[in-house]
Amino acid sequence: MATTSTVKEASKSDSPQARSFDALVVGAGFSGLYQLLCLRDRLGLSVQVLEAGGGVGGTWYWNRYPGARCDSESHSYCYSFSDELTKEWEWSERYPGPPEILRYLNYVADRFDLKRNIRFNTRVSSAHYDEAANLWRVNTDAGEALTAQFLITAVGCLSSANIPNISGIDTFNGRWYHTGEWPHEGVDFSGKRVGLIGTGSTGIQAAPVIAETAAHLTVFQRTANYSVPARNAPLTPEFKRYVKENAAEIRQVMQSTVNGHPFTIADRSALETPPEERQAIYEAAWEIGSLRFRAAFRDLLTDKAANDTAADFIRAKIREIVKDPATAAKLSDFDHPYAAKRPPIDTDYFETFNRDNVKLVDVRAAPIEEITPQGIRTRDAEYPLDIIVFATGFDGMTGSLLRMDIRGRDGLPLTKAWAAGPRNYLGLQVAGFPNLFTVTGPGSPSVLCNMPVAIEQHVEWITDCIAYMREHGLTRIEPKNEAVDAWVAEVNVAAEATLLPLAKHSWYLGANVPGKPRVFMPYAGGMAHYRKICADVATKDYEGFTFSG
Ligand code: N01
Repeated sequence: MATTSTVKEASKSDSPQARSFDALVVGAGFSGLYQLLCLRDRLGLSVQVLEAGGGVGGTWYWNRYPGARCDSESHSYCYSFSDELTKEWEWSERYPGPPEILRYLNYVADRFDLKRNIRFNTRVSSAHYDEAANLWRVNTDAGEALTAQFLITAVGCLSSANIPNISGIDTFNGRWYHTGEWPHEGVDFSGKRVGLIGTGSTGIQAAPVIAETAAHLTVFQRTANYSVPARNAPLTPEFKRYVKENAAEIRQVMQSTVNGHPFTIADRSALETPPEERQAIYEAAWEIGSLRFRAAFRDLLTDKAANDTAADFIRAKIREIVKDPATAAKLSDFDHPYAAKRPPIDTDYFETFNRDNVKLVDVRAAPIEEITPQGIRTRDAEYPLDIIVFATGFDGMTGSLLRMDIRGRDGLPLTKAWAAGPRNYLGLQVAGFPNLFTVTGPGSPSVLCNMPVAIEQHVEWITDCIAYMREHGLTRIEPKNEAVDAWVAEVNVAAEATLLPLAKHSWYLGANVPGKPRVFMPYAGGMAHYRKICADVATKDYEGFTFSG
């Protein structure tokens, strides 16, 4: 970071009476915790974090569904800003589950004494910009009023549950749950007939675990999804040592790659590789498992014919694993290129359909018509159920921001400013909403990147920007309209250069939420390239932004 790293504790924020802050941060997940630390301890600002959950963790606080596990490898799914922290913490498995991630984030929060500036169980109900005072006026659901010069949303990209509006849900005699709002005490499936709607990353993780204890599991699939084995395992002492001894090199790889993972994308073309050699490469990648499969060839996300070779390989694997040919055919009837939707990784997902107590129902062929008191009725049949699990995803990227009643200059609601889709500069700031920063907002690499890498870059950029303003006596920043126009165009160009927009049902496009504008939201130009763009903007005295004060 360009800013001073002098640790300076703020005194104002320590006062329980204080209602006015330099900065308010919404959310206490990976982003909010690090943003608090940077603003409070590096810049000496008074900061209050407001968090709806009862503890730190953000998305991991809520997503405790059976089988939940991160798909980034644990040694890369953590902060890299502190060498001491990296040395101290040790992950136990290749992919961390929610309990271990929550232990980690609590450790970080305690180690850096962050919790004293976080108010839990506090949801922001509105945030309005007061131009005359140059302040954000924030209200909470508990009726509190707070003000701050800077408002920083650290609400995560996937925190607003998408529960489909299926008629009859209120009449259901059983219990129903959304995976993103999972009861902390867990759900007992034993002896129960369970219906699982959704086969995204979540449904694919949950199905095998639910099937183990439920009397019967019916998986309602609308879109067949690719998946590659995760091959989770405990980390060996050798690997743990490797991580500690090579922390700097691992960080360097993560910061130089397209999507922030600790491995690089192979510099070979699937199409130019002879078929036998290509098959051997895919077989080896399948054995290694993880998102590394996507990195087997450089052209999988840019060339449809190259992508078809991966799709064919996975289709053949599904047919090899799943014994019933009709079920295998439904599971592999893909309507989009591999990895054009977020590519899930799994533990025994396809194998689960060989169990006697599991059935796949194709709800694209025969759509769900209603939920009845007894279960789910599709066009063709009624399925009696005791529990329905909605693994139906999120109102991604914009949902949590738009539900917060954010209003900018002249009372302009963000819902209106973004009526046709999100419009901002660098995914960081919205024209007409001065001093509002959105960590991993739409228009930034965010969900196309290993999240902690994207988060650290955003938080540090925002911190540097605020430090710059204070050094120069500036009190207000917002982007110029022409910079926003150019960035929105750039986001579209970057998406069009890939196969990502070909997944018509993707939440990247907002296609999973009825009425949401179809706009490709994340920046697909790569994290390393994006990092450079942001750094260049800062070097040129924040080109594209206007300051006042
Ligand atoms: O949600 P999704 P998710 N009737 O939107 C279906 C991250 N994540 O929670 O494709 C029937 O991907 C929908 O069908 P369709 C990761 O970034 C990470 O699974 O719209 N079906 C789809 O099958 C991921 O991408 C991890 O046709 C309906 C499913 O529900 C993101 O979270 C783990 C329906 C939703 O899939 C979201 O994943 C989990 C309806 N009315 C999640 N509505 C890891 O780190 C929706 N569907 C491993």
